[in-house]
Amino acid sequence: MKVQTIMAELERKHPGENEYLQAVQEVLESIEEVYNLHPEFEKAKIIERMVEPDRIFTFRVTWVDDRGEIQTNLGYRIQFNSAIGPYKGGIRFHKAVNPSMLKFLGFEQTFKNALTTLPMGGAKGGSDFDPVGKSDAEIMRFCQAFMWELWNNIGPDTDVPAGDVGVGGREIGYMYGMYKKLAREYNTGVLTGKGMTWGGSLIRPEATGFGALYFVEHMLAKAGKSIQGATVAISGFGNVAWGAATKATELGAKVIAISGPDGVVYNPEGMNQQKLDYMLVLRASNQNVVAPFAEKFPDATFIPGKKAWSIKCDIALPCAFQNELNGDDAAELLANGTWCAAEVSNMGCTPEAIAAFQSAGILFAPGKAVNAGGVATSGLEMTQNAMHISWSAAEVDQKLHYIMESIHAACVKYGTQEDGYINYVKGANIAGFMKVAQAMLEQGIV
Ligand code: 2IT
Repeated sequence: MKVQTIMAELERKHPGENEYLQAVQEVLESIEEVYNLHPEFEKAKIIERMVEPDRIFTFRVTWVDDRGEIQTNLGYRIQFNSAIGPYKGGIRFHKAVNPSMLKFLGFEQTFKNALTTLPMGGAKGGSDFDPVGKSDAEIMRFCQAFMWELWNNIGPDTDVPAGDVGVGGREIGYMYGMYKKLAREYNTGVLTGKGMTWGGSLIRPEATGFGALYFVEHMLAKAGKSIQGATVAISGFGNVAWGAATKATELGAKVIAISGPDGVVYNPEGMNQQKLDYMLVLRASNQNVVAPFAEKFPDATFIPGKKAWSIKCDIALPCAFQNELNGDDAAELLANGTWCAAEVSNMGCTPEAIAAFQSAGILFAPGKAVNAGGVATSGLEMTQNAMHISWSAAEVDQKLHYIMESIHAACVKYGTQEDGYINYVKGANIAGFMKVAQAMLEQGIV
């Protein structure tokens, strides 16, 4: 395999799909060496098949807003790869959603899901519906209209959507209600991230952030460091940022920044329960601004137009959106003494930022390893649904711990360089790739 040849061909076929091309390029560069040691992969054209989704559903979603006006959005579901299990991955509602964004997310999901140790293929879906400023009734009508189109293409052993940016427990509830009405079957395991009274798993809401901090703990322990007393800057203030801030605080770190599209909140005293609870209120308000946090808690200061990376910190945790931490941000963090960066958002760092962290020799780990606890706990939700039982919070948390430890071990196994530096990007990509490639090989040319 020659990375340049494959990338040139993909760019020709999918011009301008920048996020998708970026995600593929990173994986191909990581695995090139290992891939070329396996002529059987080359012969079966594993890479050429793996970089294209199995299929894409694109559909129109029409709904009526509170003023009685008719609105039309675009909906998508990308079933990327089903070599190791049914399609699995979140749904994103955001005004910038397009096929490139969902293809990058579906591609990443395939490798991430392989890392979880659970049998799940990769998928992603979403819509350019913008939840900002929408009423609860509008969100419900949109979710219902979205599911009206999607329901026939998903199922507990076919494709299992969940939340992502703009989709949380409320949206999953509305989508599930419509699914059930249309399918005339309960099919509990068709969606994950459900409410606790109707098949949801304890710890699923916390899992992405908690899992990320378990991963960071392992990474730090391996490097002989501790999170106790460390300062942490977090971008975003949604579900993932909330879980990460909660666990970081519990582990003795000080979360000194959270941010939104409007700016950053500098929070020098760190979090407490009241502040963590207020993050959930902010997210549920659908306003997509973080400034009110500093109005409510006078020890915090709002700095408009600035990113979380402008705050001096030990550990940087992007928890919001792809490419939210660029080369300039990385340079600023490094100049301020940051010694660990872990992507909790998918592809949170640009390639320039990753290169800067790695060449500075600081700890860096990619989203598909760090944030895999979210989808892993979705996998645990599916297991409980299939068994018609529910596990205690302690039981789920223990399994999540084990999974994050396994992912960390896989990254170390495949990513340790000759000079001793652990390249977690390489480690995660090779470990995920080997599993999916082997499965594809054994299943023949399909
Ligand atoms: O990016 C992700 O892993 C998610 N949004 C969670 C997907 C899932 O199926 O739980």
